[in-house]
Amino acid sequence: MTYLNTEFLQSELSKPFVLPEGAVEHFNTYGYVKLKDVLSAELLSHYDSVITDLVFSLNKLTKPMEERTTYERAFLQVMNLWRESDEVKDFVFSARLAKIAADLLQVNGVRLYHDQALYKESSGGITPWHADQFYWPLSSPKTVTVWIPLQKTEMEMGPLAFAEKSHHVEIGRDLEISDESEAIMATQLKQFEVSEAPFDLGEVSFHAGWLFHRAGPNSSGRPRKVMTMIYMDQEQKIVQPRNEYQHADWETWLLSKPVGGAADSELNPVLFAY
Ligand SMILES: O=C(O)CCC(=O)C(=O)O
Repeated sequence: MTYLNTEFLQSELSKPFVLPEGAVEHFNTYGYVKLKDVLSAELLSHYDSVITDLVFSLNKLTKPMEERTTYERAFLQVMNLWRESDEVKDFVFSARLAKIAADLLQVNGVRLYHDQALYKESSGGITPWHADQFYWPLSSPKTVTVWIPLQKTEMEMGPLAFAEKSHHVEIGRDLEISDESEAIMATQLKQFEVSEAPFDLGEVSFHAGWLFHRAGPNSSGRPRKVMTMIYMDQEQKIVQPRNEYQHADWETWLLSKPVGGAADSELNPVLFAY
């Protein structure tokens, strides 16, 4: 592992990032934005080691690829790593990243919904088309996910792809991530341009909760290692769960806080506020 001192890491993770001109407008119009040089190669190499060790020690999905469902083939998914390691907590609580989220959502502050590592293994399958907010019992669309590849991500690794402007249209909002969502949305999303491109090292994307996105399979022979954080407007309210997944999310990530009240459990700290 590259040794970097805590001061170096914390300084980079807290330093404000200057959004390029037009980034907020791009996010509003297209539902996502890709930003280069947000994190340094040194910092990513360090957290690659720390997060990867944690993912493999906590991962419970060990059955062979051919016995898995489409969802299980898409990635190893390990959530709320910040609670397992103080080092990862520094990363997840990065004010640099949380401020970008607040600025893109044009809100006064953001809370954490949860983090998750998404490791598309070598020979891992597609991530079907879906919109994340299907899973969340939250009152407003003011949510955003940062997708942080821990390595340069070429097309053959399955970089995240976005159906541009699909967050403006209420289609497919009752679909869980599945073969069905992939098949239905592949047809319904024909009216939208799809942005699918590699990610440089240090480049990250932010996508809105209702934006449809997917990823191709990983045929690179190496794992596609990604860390993500989901942010929400600090003013988000909890709504009555509308499906079984939202019910589970309400219990797990919002600690069953009252419906109609603030999404402010101890798992949802404010990560940046003006
Ligand atoms: O990493 C992937 O393949 C999918 C990521 C995703 O769906 C998300 O971060 O919302």
